[in-house]
Amino acid sequence: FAFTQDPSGYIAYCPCMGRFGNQADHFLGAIGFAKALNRTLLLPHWIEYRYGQQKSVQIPFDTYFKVDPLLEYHRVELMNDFMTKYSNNLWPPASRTSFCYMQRGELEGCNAKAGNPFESFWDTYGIDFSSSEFYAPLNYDVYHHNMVSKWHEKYPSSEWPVLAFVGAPASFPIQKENVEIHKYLKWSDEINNLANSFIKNRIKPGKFIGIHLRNGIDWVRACEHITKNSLLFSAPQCLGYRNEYGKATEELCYPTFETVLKQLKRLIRKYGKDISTIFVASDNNHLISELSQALSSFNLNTVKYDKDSPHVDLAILGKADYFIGNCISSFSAFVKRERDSNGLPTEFWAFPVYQKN
Ligand code: GFB
Repeated sequence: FAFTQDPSGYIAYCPCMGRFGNQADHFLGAIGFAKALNRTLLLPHWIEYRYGQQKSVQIPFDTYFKVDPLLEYHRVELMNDFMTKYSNNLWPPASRTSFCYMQRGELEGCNAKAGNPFESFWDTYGIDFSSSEFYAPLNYDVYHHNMVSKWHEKYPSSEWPVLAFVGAPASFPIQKENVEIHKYLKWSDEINNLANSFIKNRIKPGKFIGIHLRNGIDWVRACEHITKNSLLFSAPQCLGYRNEYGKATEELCYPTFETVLKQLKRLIRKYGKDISTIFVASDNNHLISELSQALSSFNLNTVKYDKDSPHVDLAILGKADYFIGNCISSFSAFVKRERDSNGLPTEFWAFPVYQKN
């Protein structure tokens, strides 16, 4: 695919909020936004945080995902490639404006590079901004209120070849209309191969259930904020965008071991001898020995990936025959969307609220 400069313009943004699951929600929104505006989306590095390091680490977009399948949906280009090829004539330093809804921080303007990960992200490409633009009252919901023509009117590509956003031009959690775009997001060969070789070597012949146990201290604290009417984080994926499928409970966010066990056993009984292995992904405690012991009456293996690799965990969960995820977690939401696009089943811990037998 040969790129030529896009006369319809470009969109750049920093995935400056949250960790991988949040950034993935934002990415799908951003590509939906770019398509609606008919501008090429510049694929940003993913932002990661390493324990003990003050500054974020930037990982090239294509380390984790293929670029080509995205092109079936809309024009995209790696941010780095764009900067090398076109930035000097199309977007010279003196014309680099950062876009934000309204003033950020104490100082006037967007302060696009104030703080972590903002500074490290734009530094990855050697970008400094010379001015700021507040785009309020426009917004990212390009599916309503004639928003696309408003963006075109205010920011024609002839005058504004690059719209560079301080944060993602997208909502969190992901807007309903953008969920299906996930089908164009395909793991890189590297991630795919790691997941496939794990499955080949560690999953006994038969089917396997993948489960996501989100139980780190940050999560436990977040779950304390659950109230009946809140749609915390990715809750709309099971409760619906207007709570039409139920209300959040603490169990939905942080299920007890009893709930996990009960639900797993129900699934194992449903599929009987077909199930050979339980694959556990977790940010903290995989509960491997507890689960193995509690499930000892079934002839099963309970395994986890040997390294802490969120992306390989996600890819394996995406390939499992059955998946039980956490409705509130955007990490689980990634898996649910990928599986939906492949017609694979997903259920969530403590959802729907089961009646006691
Ligand atoms: O992905 P993420 O935005 O999902 O952030 P949530 C959670 C991070 O924790 C992941 C790690 O990006 C991983 O680095 N993690 C979670 C895991 N589950 C697993 C797992 O099964 N395996 C591995 N290897 N790593 C939200 C945050 O997390 O939690 C919010 O994004 C906020 O910003 C909130 O901090 C408390 O939606 O689950």
